[in-house]
Amino acid sequence: TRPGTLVLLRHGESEWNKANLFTGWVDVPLSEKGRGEAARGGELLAEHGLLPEVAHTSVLKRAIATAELALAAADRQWIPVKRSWRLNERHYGALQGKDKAATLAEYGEEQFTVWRRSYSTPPPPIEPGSEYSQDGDARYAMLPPEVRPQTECLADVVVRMLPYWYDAIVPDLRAGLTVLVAAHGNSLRALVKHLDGMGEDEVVGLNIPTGVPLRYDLDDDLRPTKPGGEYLDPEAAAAAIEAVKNQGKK
Ligand code: DG2
Repeated sequence: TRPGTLVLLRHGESEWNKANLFTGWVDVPLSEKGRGEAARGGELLAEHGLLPEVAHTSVLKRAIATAELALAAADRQWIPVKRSWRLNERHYGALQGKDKAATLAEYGEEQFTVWRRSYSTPPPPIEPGSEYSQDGDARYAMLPPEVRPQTECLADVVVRMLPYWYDAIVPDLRAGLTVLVAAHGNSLRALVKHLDGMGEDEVVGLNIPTGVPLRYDLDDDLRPTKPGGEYLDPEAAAAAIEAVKNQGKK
């Protein structure tokens, strides 16, 4: 069997994307606009005849709801869905719950960009027991403390995401299935970096738009036949990428 097709989908706008707050592992819902983006993503899948046969999401409701809304719009609600904390957004440490514009104003553009996009510099760790920490959250109760992040840089996300890629997603692709991965800005940056073999400097400039499916066709070695894949709506993707880049600057 030829490998199946991989479709990546960042969740639609969340309430905290809308409010311009650093989110990370805080479990915020989609905004109304975000629910519309998710459904539009599903319509695009149907229009392109790209019907998922299995889906993978994080354990955060903005990705879970995006998968549900997109699959409903494509009339594929019946397919199996698997969830893992390994597809969660990057843990944003002490920045979780902070306003992006206020953070930019307080720390300056250089530090702000290092925190958002550098490959190997994590934000300061979150204070245990503070308002936006995930201490005591039942969904992470099975994780030993040493793998439960208090902050993460993108390099950390690559390390914790890849076991799920190899153990759960790759077998579905090897089985020839069309696989939907509904996840987050930075967990998808980590996956795209891996797929496209991007360097650490290159990935700094990579931004993933909300709600536009990104299609990857893969060769027998699971390498993309077209580097960067193909957005199903390139114009919407380009506009949404600009919006992500400029977050904080308004
Ligand atoms: C955003 C990404 O995550 O923010 O955690 O604030 O994709 O779940 O909305 P998402 C967050 P940036 O790294 O783009 O600032």
